[in-house]
Amino acid sequence: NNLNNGWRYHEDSLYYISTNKKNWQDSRDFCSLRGAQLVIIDSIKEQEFIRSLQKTVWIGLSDAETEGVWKWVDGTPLNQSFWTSGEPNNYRRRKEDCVETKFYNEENSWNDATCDTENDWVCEKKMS
Ligand code: 2F8
Ligand code: CA
Repeated sequence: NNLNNGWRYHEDSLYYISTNKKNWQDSRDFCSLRGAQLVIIDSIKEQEFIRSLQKTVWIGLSDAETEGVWKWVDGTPLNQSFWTSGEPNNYRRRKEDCVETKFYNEENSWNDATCDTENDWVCEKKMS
């Protein structure tokens, strides 16, 4: 619906769904250079929308500033979360400070991953 250079409207936001991969910071920069942000998931509906893309994508959540304190790229703290069971885990004591949504067959799809991992990403521009 309304496909335009990869941007599309859904509910009250305009989203960009990438067709290539970048690390978390480069994905974040891509979005901000276009007046958007890495997607901030703040409802089950939005979580479902992101899962419906059926691929693993970066979202705008990290604990790079303070380990264990998850914050959205707009500065707001994490309220409702959709971690896969066992996550976040800093897997094998690696520094996993950035969050991806894995395309698992379950609603809870978030995983903390190393920020230099290359993933697709989703930008969001709120319209309301
Ligand atoms: O088993 C969960 C585990 O899977 C991967 O590590 C094997 C993920 N690593 C990356 O995506 C880089 C871990 O983050 C994840 O916890
Ligand atoms: Ca992890």
